[in-house]
Amino acid sequence: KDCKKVYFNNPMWPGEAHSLKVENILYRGKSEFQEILVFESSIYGKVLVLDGIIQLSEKDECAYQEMIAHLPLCSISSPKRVLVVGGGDGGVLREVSRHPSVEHIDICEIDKMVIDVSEKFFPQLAVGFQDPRVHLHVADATEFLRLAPEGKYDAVIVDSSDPVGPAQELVEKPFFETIARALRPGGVLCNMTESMWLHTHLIQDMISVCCQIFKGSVNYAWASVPTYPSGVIGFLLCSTAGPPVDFKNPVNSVEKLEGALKHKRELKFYNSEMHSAAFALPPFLRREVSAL
Ligand code: AAT
Repeated sequence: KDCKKVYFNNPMWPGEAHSLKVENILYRGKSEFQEILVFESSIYGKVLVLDGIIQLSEKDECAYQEMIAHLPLCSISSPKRVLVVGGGDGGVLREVSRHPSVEHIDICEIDKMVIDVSEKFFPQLAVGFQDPRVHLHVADATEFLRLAPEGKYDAVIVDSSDPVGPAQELVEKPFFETIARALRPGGVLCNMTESMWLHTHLIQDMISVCCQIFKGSVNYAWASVPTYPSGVIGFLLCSTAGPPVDFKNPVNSVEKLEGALKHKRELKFYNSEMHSAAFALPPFLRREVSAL
């Protein structure tokens, strides 16, 4: 009975649960912000869980981190200044640092303990922090963006947890307004935007807020990530007024990107075809997000 209460009462996914077999609990801790758990699963490798919600697994993290980083960065030529919001595991930094044009990467993660746990248990993600272009800010991103200089960034990537707990404000209008202010004209935002099967209302709300704020373009893309609820995750891609951005046709080809990366790990999920395909929407979603 208690099990049912815990598993089926998550406000983000009421009435459903996804199970992974736990081979071994590797870490259990509580930070100032959330409960942190790392376990070894039988099929998906090590898994990071915050407040009972899966953040990543070793097997499928490539799909999420590669798409959330390369969808925006391959859509503009020569991105130089990038902000990552959340992403304390380091996986998005690892992907951003594949781009040779990037000169400066700020990351604003609220919870230092996530960074420490990732360094210990997920070195293949935490490696992202070792790039000398990375500048770490341990802070609440809402506060960080309020103070960010106007027009500083070419791209902002919001790799945040779901909007329960510390990430609540990260889906609200004032937060998007501060992002738009921090972007240069024609700068781009890529925001984790939940599941089209489960959160169409949240997606609709975020799209309508972003259409008011981002005067360039607003697009929705998605990818398959088996360990996220319903097995898919969405990305909202927006640009500010300025040089137009055609998100569906990447300007930086992956071939060029990989050429600069021969010593790093190969891309597993992202390429130019996956990029364009990610913007294809099924009719039910297209109807519901008619703004697109
Ligand atoms: N890279 C995939 C993992 C994540 S982690 C999301 C991170 O956002 C967490 O480390 C969390 O501490 C951080 N975070 C939450 N709120 C804030 C905030 N207000 N300011 C800065 N960082 C924050 C994403 C998983 C996506 C899961 C989809 N279901």
